[in-house]
Amino acid sequence: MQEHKIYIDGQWVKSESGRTFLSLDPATERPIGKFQQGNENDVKKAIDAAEDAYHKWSEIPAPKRGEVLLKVAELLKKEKQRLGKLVATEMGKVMPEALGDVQEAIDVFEYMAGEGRRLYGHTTPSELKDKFAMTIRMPLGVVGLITPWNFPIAIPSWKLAPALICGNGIVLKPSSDTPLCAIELVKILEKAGIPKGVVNLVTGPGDTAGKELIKNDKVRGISFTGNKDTGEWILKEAGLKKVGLELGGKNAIIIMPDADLNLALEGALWGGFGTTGQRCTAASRVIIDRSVQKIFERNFVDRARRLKLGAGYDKKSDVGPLINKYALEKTHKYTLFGLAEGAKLLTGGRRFGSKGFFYEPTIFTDVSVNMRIAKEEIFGPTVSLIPVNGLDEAIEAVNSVEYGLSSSIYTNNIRNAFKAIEKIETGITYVNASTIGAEVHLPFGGMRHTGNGTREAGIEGINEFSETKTVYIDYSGRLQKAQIDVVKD
Ligand code: UN1
Repeated sequence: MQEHKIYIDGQWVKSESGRTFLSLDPATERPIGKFQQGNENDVKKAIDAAEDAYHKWSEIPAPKRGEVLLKVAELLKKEKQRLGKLVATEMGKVMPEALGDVQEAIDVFEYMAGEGRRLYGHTTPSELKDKFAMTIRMPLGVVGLITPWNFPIAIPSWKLAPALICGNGIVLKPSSDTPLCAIELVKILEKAGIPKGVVNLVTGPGDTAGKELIKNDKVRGISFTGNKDTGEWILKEAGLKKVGLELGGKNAIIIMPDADLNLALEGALWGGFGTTGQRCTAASRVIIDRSVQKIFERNFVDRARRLKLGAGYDKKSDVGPLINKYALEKTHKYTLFGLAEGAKLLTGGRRFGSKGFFYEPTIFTDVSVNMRIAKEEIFGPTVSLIPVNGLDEAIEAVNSVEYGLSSSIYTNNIRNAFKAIEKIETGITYVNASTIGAEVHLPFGGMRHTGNGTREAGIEGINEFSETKTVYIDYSGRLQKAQIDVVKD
């Protein structure tokens, strides 16, 4: 089996730990490679390399840095099929989605390449004569990117592309469930001509490699996507760093009686079972008006039962496996919670097959907002139908959880749509579309416990990886004092 290395200062090397771990194909449980268990020393070296390299990198004019990013996008396009297959194999999602994962990376590198010709600050009049005022952007310096397995090419790219265009040095620590995707991505960056030391990659555990990155004083920014507990821990440990957190959700689709129910059905299937429910934006709750509950339940269950489970790389599969054994156990644990709390299981609720981490698409109905299956993030193919009477109750149900990432309303009534936009407390709201499918040139992130108020992607992604410098240029040739009254005698 191939042993893969980590990437420090432009060299592929072994970890000082001398230890490795395996990454599995979740459909077969077969290992696909051996990976370095990076430790504190590896991370320290990576940080030092990034610290040395970013000064030069940030001196390159941003439009020229953009050209390198565009090259990354071109190479990703060329390699889309191969990388898609790898995503399907290592992470498990079905091929069309695996290719979408790569496409999202292409999109963000293209978009951020263009940002190299903007990176806008602003200019504004000074209160004094002959004085000019403006802002410019500065890189943070060294940034640590800690990324999850569910979008193993796209999410590292969401962070890498803006961090690079802003002129930072980077240490990437990917999830230990998908290290090979991260390695292949970094190889593409290397091939595109990112100078040595600018991007470093250390695979390994969060409590050693990750912790060093979070605590090290030379690191000026951390961008993390993952679970809430880890996010809260990072915020405590990171000290005076700029921290961006994206910590999941308990997203809901509202279905109003005036909605196109067929459209809503497609949205619920795509949002609930797409990526096997393993998206932060997954629609794990469907809040349904009681007047259409029965008909919707019937159709939803019928369609869910027809979804074909199988390996992501098998063309016939509609739904892939969960990422690992722990995810399988967690999903099943929530089925048991749902049953114990009195929710009605309409379909699914058990493991599928005996090899691979497959779980049947699962639908509960008559779920109430205080049940655990309605409140906690499961990150599996489990959807809770919550019946309500009317829009106000529906909105209240959407807002009853601690998270606030994505939401959706299906309605043909413009008032309902705008009331939902106004009242729902989530970072993203869709109208007549599912909760998933964020585009890279718009901000992404959530309210409440989904994060700490930051957003990534779009222009907000540039804000995440840059600092603002305010510049005053006084060309009056005399001492001018802001805020001080000029006394005339
Ligand atoms: C995530 O699940 O963390 O909007 C990201 C979407 C994708 C990104 C999801 N474009 O579902």
